[in-house]
Amino acid sequence: MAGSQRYMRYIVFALFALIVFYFISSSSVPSASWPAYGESTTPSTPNAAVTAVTAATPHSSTTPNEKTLPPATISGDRMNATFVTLARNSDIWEIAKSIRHVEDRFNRKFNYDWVFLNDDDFDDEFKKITTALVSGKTKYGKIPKEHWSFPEWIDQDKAAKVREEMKEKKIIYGDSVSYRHMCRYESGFFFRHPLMLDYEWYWRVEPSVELYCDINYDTFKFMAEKKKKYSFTLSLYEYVDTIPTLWDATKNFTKHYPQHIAKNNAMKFLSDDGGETYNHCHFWSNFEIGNLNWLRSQAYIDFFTSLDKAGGFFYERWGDAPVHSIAAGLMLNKDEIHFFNDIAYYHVPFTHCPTGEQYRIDHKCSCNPKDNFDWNGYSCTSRFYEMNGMEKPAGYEKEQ
Ligand SMILES: Nc1nc2c(ncn2[C@@H]2O[C@H](COP(=O)(O)OP(=O)(O)OP(=O)(O)O)[C@@H](O)[C@H]2O)c(=O)[nH]1
Ligand SMILES: *[C@@H]1O[C@H](CO)[C@@H](O)[C@H](O)[C@H]1NC(C)=O
Ligand SMILES: *[C@@H]1O[C@H](CO)[C@@H](O)[C@H](O)[C@H]1NC(C)=O
Ligand SMILES: [Mg+2]
Repeated sequence: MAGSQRYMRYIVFALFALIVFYFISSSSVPSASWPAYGESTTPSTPNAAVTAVTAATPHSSTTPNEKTLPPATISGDRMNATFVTLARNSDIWEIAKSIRHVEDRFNRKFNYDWVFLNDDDFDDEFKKITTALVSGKTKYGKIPKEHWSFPEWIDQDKAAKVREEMKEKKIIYGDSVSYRHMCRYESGFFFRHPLMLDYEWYWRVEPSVELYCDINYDTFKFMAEKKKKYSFTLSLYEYVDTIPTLWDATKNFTKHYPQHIAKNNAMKFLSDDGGETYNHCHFWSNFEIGNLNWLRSQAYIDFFTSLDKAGGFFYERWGDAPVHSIAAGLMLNKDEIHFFNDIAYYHVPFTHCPTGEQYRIDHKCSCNPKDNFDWNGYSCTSRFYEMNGMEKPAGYEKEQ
């Protein structure tokens, strides 16, 4: 008799404890402050996190933390936009680092998609790791052979001879065939890949890049609202030996297609003599946020096709950075090009660290302002400011 009474007591006590525990746990999880999770495309991770929190508070002696957590994602609609990365399977751990930076500083709050492109098939490890790291949807595309090979009008012997010469001259990537395919692909094809046709905006990310400040607003929405088409964080002078005839080819294009040249263009950024010669300034294209429909426009396609016919991707070593920059400089109005001073960025060997201490403090920046390249003599960013009649950021003299 005494035994079954004790059992009864245990059962009643256990039930009571369960009810109390349920009550505490459900009221201590601030579910109302995580509304955006419900709309997220990847609900499994956040839910798991919530379960872990409840499981870790079994003792009623622990006082619940009443602090309201910030929402996991920023509310509002998203733009028709994606990140895009061209990479090899062997780039996996370097792109993993880049993704982590982009997610931590920006995309965990926005959950944009990420398109990966490769001239080969992506392997399972690449897909598994990148899918785990990206908060939005990931998509993997193979580049069609026609977009990653020599066009039929290219003289293979001539191209091979150039590679030999460039090797002797120790020009970086001078003897590389794949680097040339890469530059041509980024110049003329990535925006036409079937996976990219679903989007209007892109943000290009390369392996081993870093972001040093929080980005708390939607950069794609900014581009759309301010009517921007192309953007940059770093600009510099191109290595002349890689593009000796690029400007001649550009002038041949402008002669054939004067209708594609914008009235209020950024020629002043590209040339110091009204277009006679190129000053070699370009926006560094390993970072880009831009409009895909502009790249798919007749004007841009005519420009790329004209350059491609001239053969400089193979007979020289034209980079996609000067190609995109010249296109933007001539075929966009200059106010359609945006300098993202607030995006702190690193791609070896240059850093863009925003000028102005208050901005850096407010956005949890971790870059050393002394590393900022903008006001260095080898940067073209001062020219961009001058062309647009913009005041340089306050305090720039002290940070160079
Ligand atoms: N699939 C594929 N991607 C490539 C190939 N070569 C380069 N890439 C990618 O193209 C982009 C530019 O190549 P990088 O090697 O970074 O060229 P870079 O930025 O001029 O030079 P680094 O200073 O070495 O970074 C990166 O996103 C690379 O992952 C290739 O042969 N195949
Ligand atoms: C996104 O943009 C692409 C290219 O302009 C377009 O084809 C597609 O319909 C758009 N998607 C949505 C959801 O608006
Ligand atoms: C000049 O441009 C035209 C039109 O794009 C092109 O057909 C031609 O091949 C170009 N010539 C040279 C030398 O690049
Ligand atoms: Mg790179």
